[in-house]
Amino acid sequence: MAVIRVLSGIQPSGELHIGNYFGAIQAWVKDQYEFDSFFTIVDLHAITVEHTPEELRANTLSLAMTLLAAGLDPEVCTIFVQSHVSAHAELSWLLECTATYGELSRMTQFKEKGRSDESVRAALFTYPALMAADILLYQAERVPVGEDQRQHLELTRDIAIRFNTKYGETFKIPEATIPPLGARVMDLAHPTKKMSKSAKSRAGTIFILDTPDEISKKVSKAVTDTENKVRYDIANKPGVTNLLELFCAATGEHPSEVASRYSMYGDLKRNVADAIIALLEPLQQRYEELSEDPAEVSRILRLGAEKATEIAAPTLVLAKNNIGLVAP
Ligand code: AQP
Repeated sequence: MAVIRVLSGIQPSGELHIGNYFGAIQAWVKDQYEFDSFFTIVDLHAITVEHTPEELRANTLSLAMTLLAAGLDPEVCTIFVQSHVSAHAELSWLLECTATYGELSRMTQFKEKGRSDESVRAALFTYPALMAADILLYQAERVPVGEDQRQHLELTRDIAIRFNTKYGETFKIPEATIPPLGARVMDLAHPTKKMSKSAKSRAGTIFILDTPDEISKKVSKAVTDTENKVRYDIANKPGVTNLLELFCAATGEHPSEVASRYSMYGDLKRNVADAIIALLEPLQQRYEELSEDPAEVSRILRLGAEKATEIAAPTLVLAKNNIGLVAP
């Protein structure tokens, strides 16, 4: 039976938060036991916006430790840093030459982060071509991501189909796999905005390494509404709905059933905080242990990059050949 390959990535653009965990990492941990899985820390993506070199280096290692602490097992899946595999940057150029200006202009993430700002980096605009390269290099069929990446995945599919049609069969066509709950965790302080690593204030973001006290405080201050009725209703009650989603993503329960058990926001908030604290406690403990052995983490990343380089190489050769480049 053919092996199904999984690829997904995360930017070392700040500390991992509970949105990243529920939207992507939780599925990665499951997928690694079922599929041939590759997970990458996409540092080349993180330099498409203003950054500090020292912070980027520290974030990259800390993110690797967090992913391992969250349950990624290097004996079962491949974990690597994107810039350690040069094929990503090479294929990205070929795909930039396949994508159109119109397609890239329509990406909402670019519109939100950079459009109308003259100083925005050119690479932020072409970011989706690099993301397509990340996926297509591994002939990945499944890409577990949060809702915000759906549009980029659609573009990846369009680019791959166009490349195959114009230049001959080269890439498998991937599909996004998006979790039913926690695919778009909202900022606790601004529940109509996505929870984000690079949010201006930390108040609405639960970071994976936040202390129990910090988590309780953030959840207790979460913005809700004045109705004081616990109901799952994204359009009219975004704050309460977000709390219900968080609770269910942590416990595996169903939001409407959970909603029917509560009449007071305060009780719901306390239980949401407790569920998240309980979920994160073992992860935080493993992080502490791993941070005592950074050499081991570097070793895992080195081995991961070796394996990824080996798997990516034939696709890059095929893509270069099919697009008409002469072999050396
Ligand atoms: N709020 C979210 N809810 C659910 N899933 C989310 N993801 C991100 N935010 C949420 C998913 O996490 C994975 C890794 O994300 P990323 O590092 O590629 O960057 P992003 O999507 O731009 O996420 P951030 O945290 O908001 O980073 P910054 O602030 O740097 O832009 C992806 O699968 C994503 O869908």
